[in-house]
Amino acid sequence: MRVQVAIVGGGPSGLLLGQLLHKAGIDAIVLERKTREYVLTRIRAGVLERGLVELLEEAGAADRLHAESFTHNGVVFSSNNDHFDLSFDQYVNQAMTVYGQTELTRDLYDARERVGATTLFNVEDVVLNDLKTESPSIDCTVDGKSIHIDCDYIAGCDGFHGVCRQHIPNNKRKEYIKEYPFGWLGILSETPPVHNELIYSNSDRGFALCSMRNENLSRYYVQCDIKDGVDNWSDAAFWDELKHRIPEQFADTIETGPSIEKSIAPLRSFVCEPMQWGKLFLCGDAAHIVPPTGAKGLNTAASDVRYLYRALKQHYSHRDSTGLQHYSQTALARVWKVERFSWWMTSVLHRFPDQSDFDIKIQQAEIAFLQQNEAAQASLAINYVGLPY
Ligand code: RFL
Ligand code: PHB
Repeated sequence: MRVQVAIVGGGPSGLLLGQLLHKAGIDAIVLERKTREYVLTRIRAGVLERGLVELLEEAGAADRLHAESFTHNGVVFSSNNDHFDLSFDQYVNQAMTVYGQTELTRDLYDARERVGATTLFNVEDVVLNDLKTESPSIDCTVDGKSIHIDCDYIAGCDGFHGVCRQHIPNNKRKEYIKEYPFGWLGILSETPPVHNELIYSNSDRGFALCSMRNENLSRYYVQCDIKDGVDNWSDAAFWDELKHRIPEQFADTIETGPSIEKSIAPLRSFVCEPMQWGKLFLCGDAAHIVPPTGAKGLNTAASDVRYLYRALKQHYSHRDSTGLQHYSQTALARVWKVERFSWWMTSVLHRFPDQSDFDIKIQQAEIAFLQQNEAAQASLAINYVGLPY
């Protein structure tokens, strides 16, 4: 088999890249380790930057998003019982879109099916060959059968636990990692959201977040011990803890109900440098992870996809490889700014095990400064809605 671009990973990065390339007349295949059904059970992101929405439009996969999503113009910050609204309107001419990653992924699978683009599932034992030559290739097995794919370029969109990154030699690859000593316990419940905007809450008992997917589907998170397990948390215990961590006004009005999904996610910051090696280009979680405070993971994956898609288009349409040559540098320049923002949001809003009284006072001062200072609010708004590409 021969394609121009072989994409490893059928999560949002790989699917979006594949669909954009297909639209541009560039022949690409997506190789996914799991089944479509499995990928669609992963409950993850829900808050999209405008740049990602525009890419979905360009990919021809935004119709349902436009019909069903919600627009958000601000967030609520709370520190113990005190809270304030931070409205983006005042500072940036850009809103956020609330639409689940699961739905977005489904739309991309459907869009690929409609145009007859190839996605292979149950792909295992992926090995990348000859990355530093003009004729790279992939060997893998699909449903147990060996397959060889010749290509011009390989996009490594296979997430944090993927294999593509490991093909950059150890002495050429530097990985920056920060593990946080806590996780997020999240639930999805078929109840109306407690508020029309997201609530990010710093409390003595730990961080909490109130988010949503639609008018009858809410997503809530509480910071938990990294070693904790979902079996230790009944729904009643979750709701009780959440109510203790958000301002009374919301705790008194929140509608509770059975959880339809419950999971614990670890929090880490991670960057792999470089993001390119020969004919291999890494995109999304394969190259970087942010803690979810600030909702930047999927959005940053989308900015990589945009840079790579534009660079490939420039190469195939105009025989100009400048974008490809600068891909790693360009993508990393944005990635590190997003890493900084996500780290800052995480540092200001969580309880850390070794935190002193002094550290807690500093957190409270950060939040009070944000409440009172327009420059601080503008900085947050600019980062939250998404840095320019
Ligand atoms: P994914 O989604 O991990 O997809 C990678 C795909 O590659 C497949 N794969 C392989 N395929 C073939 N061969 C191999 N050897 C393979 N190894 C792996 C995997 O099966 C998978 O299908 O990476 P991608 O596409 O880069 O997308 C990244 C996003 O999923 C991630 O950044 C976000 O979910 C992060 N995130 C959020 N991002 C936001 O922008 N806004 C949010 O509100 C937000 N909330 C979140 C989040 C992540 C969370 N968790 C669970 C970590 C909330 C949470 C709780
Ligand atoms: C979500 O809705 O899942 C969500 C929202 C905001 C975040 C993280 C996750 O910062």
